[in-house]
Amino acid sequence: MERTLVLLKPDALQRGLIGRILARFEEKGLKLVGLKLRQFPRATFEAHYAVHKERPFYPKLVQYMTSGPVVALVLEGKDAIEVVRKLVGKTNSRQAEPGTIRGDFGMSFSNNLVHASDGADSAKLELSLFFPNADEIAPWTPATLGWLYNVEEELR
Ligand code: FUP
Repeated sequence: MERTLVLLKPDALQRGLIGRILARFEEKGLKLVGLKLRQFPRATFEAHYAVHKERPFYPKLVQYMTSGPVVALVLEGKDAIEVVRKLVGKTNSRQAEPGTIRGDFGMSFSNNLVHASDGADSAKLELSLFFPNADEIAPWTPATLGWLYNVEEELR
């Protein structure tokens, strides 16, 4: 099983979409093991978006992400990183496919509702930034696990 970090951005909160976006992940079968609503410090986003530091959009991006509270999620599942990226859709919401979160709920490139880790290394780093303490993660066993996955093929 793999874990990934998802951020529901200030536009998702302001637009009242937190419940509907969270439902997409739950319905898919991803397991929620971490959840917090918080206005994170600037330093957290500077570290989170460090790869974009030299890009022209970086200052506005950090300013935007610190403009209000963000919901941070830890989702777990088989190939969770790739599965979540596909559910989220392309970065520019206007180009994101219908059926994806950005494709269904958004019209903007920068205000694109959701962040999701894009690989194993970034997931590890981002999880440590937004959920630094082990007790912020709540492992549990879904009663439906044996129906969600093929026990023989996928859970052994
Ligand atoms: P994504 O992985 O889809 O979240 O997108 P990126 O990591 O490439 O970019 C991070 C965020 O910066 C995006 F969510 C939106 C914003 N961005 C811009 O505002 N302008 C750009 O040209 C590129 C990205």
